[in-house]
Amino acid sequence: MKLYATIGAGLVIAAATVVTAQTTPGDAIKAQCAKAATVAEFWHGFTSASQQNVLNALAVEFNKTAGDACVLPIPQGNYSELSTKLKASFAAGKVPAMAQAFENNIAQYLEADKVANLGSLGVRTQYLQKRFVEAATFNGVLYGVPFNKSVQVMYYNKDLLKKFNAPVPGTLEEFAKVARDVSAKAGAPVFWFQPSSSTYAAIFLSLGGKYETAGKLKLNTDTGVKALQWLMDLVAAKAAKPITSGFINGQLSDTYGFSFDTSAGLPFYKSAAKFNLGVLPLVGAKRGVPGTALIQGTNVVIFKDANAAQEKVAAKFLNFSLQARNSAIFATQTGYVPSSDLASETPEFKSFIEKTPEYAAVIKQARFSDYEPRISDWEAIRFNILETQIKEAIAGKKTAKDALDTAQKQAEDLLAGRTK
Ligand code: FGO
Repeated sequence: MKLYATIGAGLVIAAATVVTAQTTPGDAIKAQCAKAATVAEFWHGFTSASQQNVLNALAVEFNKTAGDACVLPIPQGNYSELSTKLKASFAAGKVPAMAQAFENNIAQYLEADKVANLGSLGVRTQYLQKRFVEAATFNGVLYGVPFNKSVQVMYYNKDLLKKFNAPVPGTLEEFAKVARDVSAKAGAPVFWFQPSSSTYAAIFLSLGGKYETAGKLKLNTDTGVKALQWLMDLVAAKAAKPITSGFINGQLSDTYGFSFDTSAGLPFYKSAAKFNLGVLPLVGAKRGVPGTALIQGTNVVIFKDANAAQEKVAAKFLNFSLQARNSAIFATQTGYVPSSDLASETPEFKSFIEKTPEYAAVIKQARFSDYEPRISDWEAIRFNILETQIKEAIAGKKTAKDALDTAQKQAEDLLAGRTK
């Protein structure tokens, strides 16, 4: 991976100094934890080897400082599988010390009274991005820290635009026009998208949409209909292609033109693209003002049911991870937004941004970004309800309005306890 070769030096190479050349950071952790008196499990939703290596290398470095304790990252499948397994662990009474959690997951785990107050465990937030910290704070209590938070950005194929003499679009309206023109000339849809709640949110938020008004969830707003229609029109014009399985970055070809995707995809896009890759903030309603990205990626929570020694190690690990240098290395190796405000002052960050100017789009986009609702049923709503309806509309089975009206009705039924 290009990104690793250039900037991966920090943690990955550092890890290699404690182990032999053939072993991975994961092997090193096993050795560290085998002799530890306290093992703090960290359940996570990273499925790719590269992200797992970055996380494991961080744990290796921490473990070297942790005396007779260790942090043991354990992959649990993707994010949804992770939250399912965590809920099963609550029921079985075998919870890990810590885990990744979206804001809505925190709300749900709080209802089950499972998450620990991080402030009282000594987790410090003084130099962390305020918005991220606020999003993991409920009723004034900190329950999570931003660990790997992403924003969506616009990835594009510079060569394709050049080939057809097309401009880089500056607004959503221009984007639609350029996508149509280039697709017509290329003979294939050039805007690739996952028909998901995430892609929909990029357009919806960029058009000024809000999921909640006065604390009430509203999925079928006029802006929502407009956002879905915008996407449906591009599909109908053969300018947009739904990617229905797998990551877009795993399928890039020379007819790929554009996508709106998580910044955590940056290392994957960079290593997969056989063309000149462009990365810019999302397009919005007005030229010169970026669109509004969806904030994704997760926080880390500590569980109450872990024992006191494990909780203490977990809290120490979070403070370690969020130090400026470690935050900078983690973020730049993965494409996530640095959690620490001080990360950008570090030499690691500065040298990375020089070699990888695309990452500037991620940093800029972070100022133009928003969250999905922090309600405990949101995971079910975003996947089982909203996304199902988005897919129906994209497949031409429903109008945008019918799809979002159905989503609203189903969400209300779920929230009122009429359905599960
Ligand atoms: C993913 C998911 C949620 C929720 C949003 C929620 C649950 C979305 C979206 C559904 O950390 P992010 O930015 O990116 C992910 C990261 C770890 O896997 O790396 C990205 N990745 C991995 C491999 C690859 O080849 N390319 C690549 O980009 C991966 O997307 O999180 C974005 C994608 C989704 O998982 O399909 O967050 N999401 N809100 N998931 N369960 N609950 O509330």
